[in-house]
Amino acid sequence: MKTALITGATSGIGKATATRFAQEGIRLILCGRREEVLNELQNELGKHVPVHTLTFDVRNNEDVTIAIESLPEDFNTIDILINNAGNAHGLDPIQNGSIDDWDAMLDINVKGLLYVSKAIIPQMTARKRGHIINIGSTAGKEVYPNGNVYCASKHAVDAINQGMRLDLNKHNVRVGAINPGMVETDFSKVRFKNDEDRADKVYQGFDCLQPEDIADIIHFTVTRPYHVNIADLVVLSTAQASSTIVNRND
Ligand code: NDP
Ligand code: 8X3
Repeated sequence: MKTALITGATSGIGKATATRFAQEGIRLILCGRREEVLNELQNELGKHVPVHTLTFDVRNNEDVTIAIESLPEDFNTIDILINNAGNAHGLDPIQNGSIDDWDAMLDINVKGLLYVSKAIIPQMTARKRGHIINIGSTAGKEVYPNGNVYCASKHAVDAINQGMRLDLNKHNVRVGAINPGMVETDFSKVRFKNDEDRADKVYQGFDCLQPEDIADIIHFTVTRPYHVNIADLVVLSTAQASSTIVNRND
């Protein structure tokens, strides 16, 4: 049985991926800051596969390292790392942007991803086996108005994904990115600081991606034969042509 560690497993794409992996018999290490949600998921998904939870903030490198070093023996061989934790904070023109929002996006989406990867990559290179999936975004492929620092954080994920693939190539570790367009999750609630009306409008008037659609693609990606690496994939709903061009029916 393979073991996957998923960051940001308490919500959205991470939670849907955890659920799908449990259904498909992949042992789970679920990570997030919300311990209660992790416990609920452990109870539910633990009916299908062994589940271990780790509560940490990806911004704190020491906590990340200690948490991953604490894994019990039957969970400490990680075959699959899903670097998913992340969010946008704010959607403001650069001149009005909040330093706290900028820090959050760069610290979580970029540095947090690096901290978790740093704690896990050495065991993959030692075994000459492993699969890292970095959750990027269309925001890592193009920049849209007011997206400035979020787009920068996801462009960094795009560069880190390429860099990891180059450096881990001789160690036989698979590295790839999945870059979704708009997916209906808590993402916009976080971006708009719990303004639910504003968040809901983002996903109205078109048939947008659901987190299960991305989980399905992540599951497909990790179940290819080992010589096949899905290196970089952009996934849009049919109604979305780019970050700003969406065929809404309202
Ligand atoms: P959600 O808000 O639903 O989920 C975000 C997850 O990240 C939560 O599980 C949250 O867990 C975790 N997280 C956030 N901050 C931290 C932190 N400091 N430390 C640890 N975990 C953290 O959003 P999505 O599922 O949509 O987002 C998942 C990924 O997908 C992100 O990287 C996002 O950028 C990306 N993405 C999303 C798109 C969308 O339209 N929804 C499109 C393209 C990419 P907790 O709060 O428990 O810590
Ligand atoms: C999330 C998609 O378009 O809100 O990365 O930036 S978008």
